[in-house]
Amino acid sequence: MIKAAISGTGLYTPPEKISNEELVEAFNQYVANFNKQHASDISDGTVEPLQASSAAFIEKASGIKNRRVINKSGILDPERMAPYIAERRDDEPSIQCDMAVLAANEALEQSGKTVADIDAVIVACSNMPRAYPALSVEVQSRMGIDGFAYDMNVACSSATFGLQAAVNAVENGTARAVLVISPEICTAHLNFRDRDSHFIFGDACTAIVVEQMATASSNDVYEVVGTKLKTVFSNNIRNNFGFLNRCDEAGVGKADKLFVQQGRKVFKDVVPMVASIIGDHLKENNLAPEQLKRMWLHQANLSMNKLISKKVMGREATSLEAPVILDEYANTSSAGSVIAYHKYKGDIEKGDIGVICSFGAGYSVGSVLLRKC
Ligand code: CO8
Repeated sequence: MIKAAISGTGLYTPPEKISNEELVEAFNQYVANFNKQHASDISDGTVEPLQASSAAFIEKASGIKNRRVINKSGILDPERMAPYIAERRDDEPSIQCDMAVLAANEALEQSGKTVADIDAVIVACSNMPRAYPALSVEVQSRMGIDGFAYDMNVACSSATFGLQAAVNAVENGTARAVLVISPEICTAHLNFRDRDSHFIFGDACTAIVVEQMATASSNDVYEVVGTKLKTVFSNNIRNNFGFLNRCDEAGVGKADKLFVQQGRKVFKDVVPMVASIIGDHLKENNLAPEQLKRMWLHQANLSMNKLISKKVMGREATSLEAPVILDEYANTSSAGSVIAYHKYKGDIEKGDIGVICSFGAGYSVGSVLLRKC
């Protein structure tokens, strides 16, 4: 029986960075402008004044200190509050394709493989640049990969769901090796005018090489012990952007065409769901929680990750056991757990067990159990 392994990962980090303080300064300027502009409506009670944001609240509530972004100037302009990302011509590579190629090349280098070894490309992320042709096919073509490619979107769980598809393809023999790539430009779908969520997201791209255990020869090979996925429908994280928007003029300009969430509800619903899925996944593979040496968790909220790791391990996890990248990257959707894995995998011992676990909109949860070879 063919067994699959992860033999390399790559990460593209955008060079521009925004601290909580910079973000809050721009937001509060927007609030001051709005309240001044609507002063008479506010004083006669027909318009609610906007409230200021706070860097201290953001760090305390989420653990986020900075975020990496594709474009800083547009986000920090109180008159705009959205990144500037120029539309590209059809004969130019799309921006997510550029990010994907950079991350994928690093993953290939780490795995000691070339494009000739890859049979499939799965681009798995929260937002695609267009309806078609698929971004994955563009990436495949740019990289010169002979085989097949397709896109997947399961919001924050896209990468783990993509990993299961890649593992299945390798283990059933339909591909020798697969690239799973997650180019996330979360800032393009974030409402920077919304006090409750303006601080949540950042941009990044990850890539993973999945191949047969028998061919994996890099210094950093992790056998895929198993994958477990779960989805439960919820409107608590929602984005109504879509191709039908132009068919109903009444919806134009409504904030629901960007990311919207009930953060408290998400927190309460998702923590127990994730902990029980990881627990069940360990049990199904005859593994005890004490054997879990590392939890590369989705990076949305620090308290959430502390609670999940405590529920799974039965005690507080150390910062090495459940590493955090959220402070520097914020929530990068599906890329988050893979960034944690990319940065904090090298030091675990041969035979150690770790789990990559994503969770987010859908709801969706993806658990990928790994054993260091
Ligand atoms: N500054 C100061 N005060 C604030 C701010 C702010 N910016 N925002 C809110 N407050 C105030 C509130 O008004 C409230 O005041 P009061 O107590 O007087 O009513 C108080 O702070 C507490 O507010 P909350 O209850 O909202 O604060 P929480 O402690 O719950 O923290 C979080 C908010 C950080 C959002 C938290 O609830 C959380 O992280 N929840 C989990 C969210 C999560 O995991 N979401 C996953 C979504 S990601 C995903 O699935 C990907 C989707 C696809 C991405 C697409 C790209 C965009």
